[in-house]
Amino acid sequence: MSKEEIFKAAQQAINEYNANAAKEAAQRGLAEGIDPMELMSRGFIPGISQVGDNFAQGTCFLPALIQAADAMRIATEIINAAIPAEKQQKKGKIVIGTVEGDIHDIGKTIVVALLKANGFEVYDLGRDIPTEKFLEKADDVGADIIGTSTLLTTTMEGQKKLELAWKKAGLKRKYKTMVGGAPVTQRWADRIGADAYAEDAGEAVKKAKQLLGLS
Ligand code: B1M
Repeated sequence: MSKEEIFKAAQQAINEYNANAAKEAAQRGLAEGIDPMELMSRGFIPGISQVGDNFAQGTCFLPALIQAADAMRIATEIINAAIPAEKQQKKGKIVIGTVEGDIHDIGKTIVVALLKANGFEVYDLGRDIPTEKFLEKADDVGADIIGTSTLLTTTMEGQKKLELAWKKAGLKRKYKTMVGGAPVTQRWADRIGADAYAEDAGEAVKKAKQLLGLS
């Protein structure tokens, strides 16, 4: 099977909500030596994006979206496990999670895997996380960066709430903040006063390094 055929098989597996085929495509791609992030970005992500578009256009419904997400989760687990770990000293501590009211976590999990692979110590709080939890955990571990992810336009406010929490407490900011997720933009980050915005997992690593003065 060629590289392009594997990407196509990955995309098709998600489009057909087929967890077994997704698992097979992920394993096959890695066995063929394809870079895990390339397999994700050229195979699986276009697949789940297509399902999202179908959902928005009313040609696929929630049960199918859930099945596609499950197939995506299985592929993501296999791919994340294959991202080679960085053996250098830890670069910095990042507390990360999906904001309150939002249970989307596939993209955030990819970001976590790539940050870890690049030597960051990452505390993944999971999904549907209230602002206070981010702040508590960051205090607990002495984080350098708090990262928030959101996929719903209605929950983007959760990212703003975090920035406002600092102002309200009258505290000088102790941590840098990074925001991401499909509806998030640089403009939104600027508007709410976040320190960085990243479009994808690779950029999240780049921005985290910049925030800590490592590049
Ligand atoms: Co939902 N969903 N969903 N969904 N879902 C979207 C987001 C939607 C755009 C679909 C659509 O209508 N086209 C739409 C939102 C519309 C809007 O807000 N304007 C939507 C909706 C409406 C809903 C429900 C309300 C549906 C319903 O119940 N009627 C519901 C909401 C539940 C809730 O959260 N309260 C819902 C539920 C679900 C599932 C549970 C079925 C499932 C999620 C499963 C899971 O995550 N465990 C799901 C899925 C899978 C999607 C789509 C199809 C795919 C999301 C995804 O995984 N993308 C999505 C459509 C779409 O995005 N095209 C959709 C792949 C992933 C790799 O990309 O998450 O963007 P992404 O992450 C990227 C970057 O954004 C970035 O890096 C990642 C890797 O490159 N990034 C960061 C992400 N976080 C970052 C953090 C950073 C930096 C970068 O720094 C901290």
